[in-house]
Amino acid sequence: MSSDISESGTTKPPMMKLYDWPTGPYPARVRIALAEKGLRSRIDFVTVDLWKGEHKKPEFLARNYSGTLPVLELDDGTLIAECTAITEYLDALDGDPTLTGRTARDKGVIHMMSRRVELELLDAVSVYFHHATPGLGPDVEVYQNPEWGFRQRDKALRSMGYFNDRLKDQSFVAGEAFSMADITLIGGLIFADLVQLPIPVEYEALHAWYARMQERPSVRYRVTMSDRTEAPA
Ligand SMILES: N[C@@H](CCC(=O)N[C@@H](CS)C(=O)NCC(=O)O)C(=O)O
Repeated sequence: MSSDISESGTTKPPMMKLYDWPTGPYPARVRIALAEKGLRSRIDFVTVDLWKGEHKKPEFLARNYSGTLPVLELDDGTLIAECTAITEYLDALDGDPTLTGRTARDKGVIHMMSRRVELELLDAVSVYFHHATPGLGPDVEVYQNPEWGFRQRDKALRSMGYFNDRLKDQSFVAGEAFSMADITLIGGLIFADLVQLPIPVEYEALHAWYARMQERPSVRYRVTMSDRTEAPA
């Protein structure tokens, strides 16, 4: 692997490719992590058009068997799919800030909470989108089960109550520090918003936390960060 030396003398990681879709809720998780870690300049963004089903074509499936975005490609050709795995890889490149925890306890709690967001909210909203709405259109959505989709929608809405309760007692999803678990919940709420499942007004703690998250430059500029002329460093 090649790397280069920045003006401050620290070694910068080699260039990587990110196969993604600028407005996608899952790609947002990696875009936010990249910005938080100050790694945006190390990435060549490669757009894969979900609406044209490019992620289900053999060329892309050869990169990710699951046919989903995002995928990170390292300079030695190693392919890392799954947002959690990508975030853990990026976090391991450089210690500051830490998104996946420093201590064994923090790593365990952050992973648990991030997975809980996936299981209860983000992936549930995704199932709702793909099964109970037109999703990505008939060419991509070759099997739909609306009943399953609506059950997952209800599960996702219920989970907002759980996350609201957590955020009454603590500043962030996994405790008192911003982490991967917050990024996963941001991804879930981006997706929920796209499919018109707003946070119920009575979940004040969740609303307040989300308003704070949207002030972070990593969240605010996530869509435009692939345009090098617009995004802040
Ligand atoms: N478990 C995967 C899920 C990724 C995922 O569902 N990505 C969306 C992009 S927003 C996707 O590719 N959807 C297209 C499809 O499922 O057809 C991860 O965490 O990376």
